[in-house]
Amino acid sequence: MAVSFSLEGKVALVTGASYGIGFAIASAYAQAGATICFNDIKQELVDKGLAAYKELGIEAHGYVCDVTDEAAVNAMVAQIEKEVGVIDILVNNAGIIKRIPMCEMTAEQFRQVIDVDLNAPFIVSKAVIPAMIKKGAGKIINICSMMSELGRETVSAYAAAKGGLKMLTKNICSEYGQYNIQCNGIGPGYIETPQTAPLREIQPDGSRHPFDQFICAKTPANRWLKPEELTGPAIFLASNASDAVNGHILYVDGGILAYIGKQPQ
Ligand code: NAP
Ligand code: GCO
Repeated sequence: MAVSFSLEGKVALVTGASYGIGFAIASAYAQAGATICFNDIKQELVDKGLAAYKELGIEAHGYVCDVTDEAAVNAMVAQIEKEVGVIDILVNNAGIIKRIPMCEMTAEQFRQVIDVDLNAPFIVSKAVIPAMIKKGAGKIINICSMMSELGRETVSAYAAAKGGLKMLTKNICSEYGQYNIQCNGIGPGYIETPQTAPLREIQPDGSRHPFDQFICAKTPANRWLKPEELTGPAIFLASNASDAVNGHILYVDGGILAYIGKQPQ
């Protein structure tokens, strides 16, 4: 059997992919041959996304859909299956973060993060799995985080959700591996996107944000990563080349998880 990284003839749904990591992954999938479907919460974002894909020569299919709304997700998946075809590859990418010290965070704020970052991957996966079973194959890729393994001040809800997403990944693998469905995660390190922009803001005195300096010091690569650097691993996990890889979290972090930190000079 020849190893293939091609996604020719595949239909991919990448959630929350108008920009950022989702956009980079979906664009790379299109270049590898896949037909791209994506969603976002607002029409304005979907339109922006469609225009951005078009600029790259990609005819993507865009849908307005809140991934936390089960009825809306089921309707979107049914529409994609009818208009485009069975979803071969799902990337659960849509996510939010709230950086609030735990004791100052309301239960409602905690729930909002869990809802988008953990409940939604459950809802969207559940919507696509039945057709994958019928087809006899499927790939689900959950976008996890450093916070699937590590904690830090102010991100309790996000860490709880991304830790949970790591285990949901292993459970989908356990439950549906028998149907030739592979469910894996990608755990990005610190990536330059709007989500992390507040951590990289130049300070009023012109200096770099202390968190920016902290992250570079924590990363053996000594820099932030770009969304495009996640695309090779994302193609691998969506392609037949990874058919025997299941329930795995592939950390793409420039070495953060391997590193104890800079020794004192
Ligand atoms: P981003 O720039 O904030 O993009 C996330 C996208 O998801 C946005 O388009 C957002 O729309 C959309 N979204 C949020 N809630 C949604 C909902 N309920 N329904 C549909 N779409 C929704 O984030 P990113 O940095 O590209 O991150 C993408 C994923 O990677 C997230 O799961 C994030 O946790 C994860 N991640 C990011 C990093 C990093 O360093 N950037 C590292 C590790 C993991 P709005 O603009 O309307 O909110
Ligand atoms: C934070 C960051 C992180 C990253 C990412 C790390 O505030 O610490 O936003 O959580 O976005 O998920 O992998």
